[in-house]
Amino acid sequence: MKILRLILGDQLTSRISALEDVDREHDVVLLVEVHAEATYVRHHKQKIVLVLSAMRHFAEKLREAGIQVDYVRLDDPGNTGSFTGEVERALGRYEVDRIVVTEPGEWRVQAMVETWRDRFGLPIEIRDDDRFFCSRAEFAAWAADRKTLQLEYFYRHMRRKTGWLMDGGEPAGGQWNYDAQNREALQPDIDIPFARRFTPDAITGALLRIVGERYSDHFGDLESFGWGVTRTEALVALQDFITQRLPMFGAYQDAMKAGEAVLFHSLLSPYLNLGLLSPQEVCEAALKAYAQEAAPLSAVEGFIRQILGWREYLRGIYWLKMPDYTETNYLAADRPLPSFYWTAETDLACLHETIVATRRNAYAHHIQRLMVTGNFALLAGISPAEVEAWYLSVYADAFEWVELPNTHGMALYADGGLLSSKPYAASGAYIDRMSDYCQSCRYSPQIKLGHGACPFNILYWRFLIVNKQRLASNPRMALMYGTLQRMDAERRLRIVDEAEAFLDRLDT
Ligand code: FAD
Ligand code: DLZ
Ligand code: SF4
Repeated sequence: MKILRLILGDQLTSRISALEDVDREHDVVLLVEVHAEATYVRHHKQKIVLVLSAMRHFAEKLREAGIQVDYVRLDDPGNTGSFTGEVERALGRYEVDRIVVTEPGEWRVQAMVETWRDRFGLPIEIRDDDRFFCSRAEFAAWAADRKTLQLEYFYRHMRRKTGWLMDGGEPAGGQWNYDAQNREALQPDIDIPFARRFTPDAITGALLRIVGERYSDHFGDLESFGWGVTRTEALVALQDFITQRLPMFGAYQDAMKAGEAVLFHSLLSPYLNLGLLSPQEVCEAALKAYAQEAAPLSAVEGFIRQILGWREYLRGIYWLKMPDYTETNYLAADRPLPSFYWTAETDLACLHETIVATRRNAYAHHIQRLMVTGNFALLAGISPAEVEAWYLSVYADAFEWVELPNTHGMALYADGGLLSSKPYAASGAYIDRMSDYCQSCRYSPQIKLGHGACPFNILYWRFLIVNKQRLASNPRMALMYGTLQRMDAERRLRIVDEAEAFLDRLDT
């Protein structure tokens, strides 16, 4: 029996289920670099280099382990540019009895793989991706018959399942969630450690050249590339986070600072999403730091919640709701994406800062994504499909299974509240409280209307006004709608006029 085992670019671990019973004598492991994956959205240049370099390094490791690897490079003659085309070509090179693949992360690719049985007339075995704590089937069972699918209940379920941060049946420290202690603004005198970066080796160097030439019109800088591309480097990045930033992760999770892209965040999402690190080992490293009293409970719980909670939960939602999930547009948002999302040419300092950092690093931390670029898109009523394509393009960690629910559900409320009980809409006051961006902005968060008023302020109230029918009955919006109710009618008209004039000026 000879098996063709396809490993996708985000399945780069020797523990992937598709390799479980690999027969070194007979089987062939196929990895393919294909143009279609770099362009189904025009990925940030750094993401393309990262994925392809990680694939090339991983293939070397497999070869060293005695596994037969067939590796197709982007510029190999005859490369058809698609997964289907490359599997078809490989079937011309080898006579195999079946194809084995671990379930793809994205619905788009899964649908493609499912056509192969008929197309190639061969059995295709699609195995569970057991890198997650919660399988698709387990999540569906958890979600069945529930009135509400909110994270908190799922997170508690996962804490009980793993036993992590539990004292018997109770949460360690008496609380499930230390979020209230995780919202501090940055103190000016706090030292921010440098996050570990990695110097490109020859493999990455070659890809920097290829991608720089081939995908020169894609968003993003290449000069600043500093991602690790091997498991060894990813483990170094993990230790760097655990020792240097985890202790402060909790307190400053929501903080933002001009010129500081990382603060106390882990920078681990690309490694987790590509398979270079497992969520299990990342969480265990944080739990070990807690056990050794090297990091406080609020930081460790906050970090574990992101991975054991949010990451698993949003993947569950994605597979539960796809492919229809993208169809909803609860707030009927239809404005085109402003061009400054690509150029960073905007005088709103918070947006400028976040987009420049995104271009330079293929990274922005969660609050920049949610409360700056996401919040603006929500308030301005930008079309969910356009916003989703942007988020899927610009981040090194972007894969649809995690990007889509974060964008469509969490940031844009386009699903009508499936995963958050109210929209994450905020005025300039929030950004001012959590960052120093406003200090260098030509607008002021204190000015609510008229000359110099922060656009987030005007757009916030317009958002409440135009979405009143859809949102006013939500009890969690009662306070805001109460304030709006008390506002005099003339002021409300002025808000809408000024907001519409601002939106009309947006260059798309
Ligand atoms: P940290 O802040 O250090 O968090 C630790 C880890 O927890 C992350 O590495 C990540 O694996 C996980 N995590 C944290 N928050 C989330 C979350 N909301 N959803 C899922 N996992 C989470 N994350 C992606 O991995 N890929 C995406 O394409 C992506 N798109 C996003 C789009 C929007 C609009 C928003 C609001 C968030 C998005 N996120 C995405 C979630 C989150 O912003 C990133 O995971 C995080 O910023 C990655 O940086 P970090 O590794 O330093 O994370
Ligand atoms: C993101 C990406 C890119 C840019 N290129 C490749 C590639 O050439 N070959 C490959 O196997 N995977 C690539 N990927 C990752 C895939 O897009 C990812 O595996 C699918 O989205 C399935 O989740
Ligand atoms: Fe952003 Fe408004 Fe602050 Fe300017 S004043 S940085 S637009 S929140």
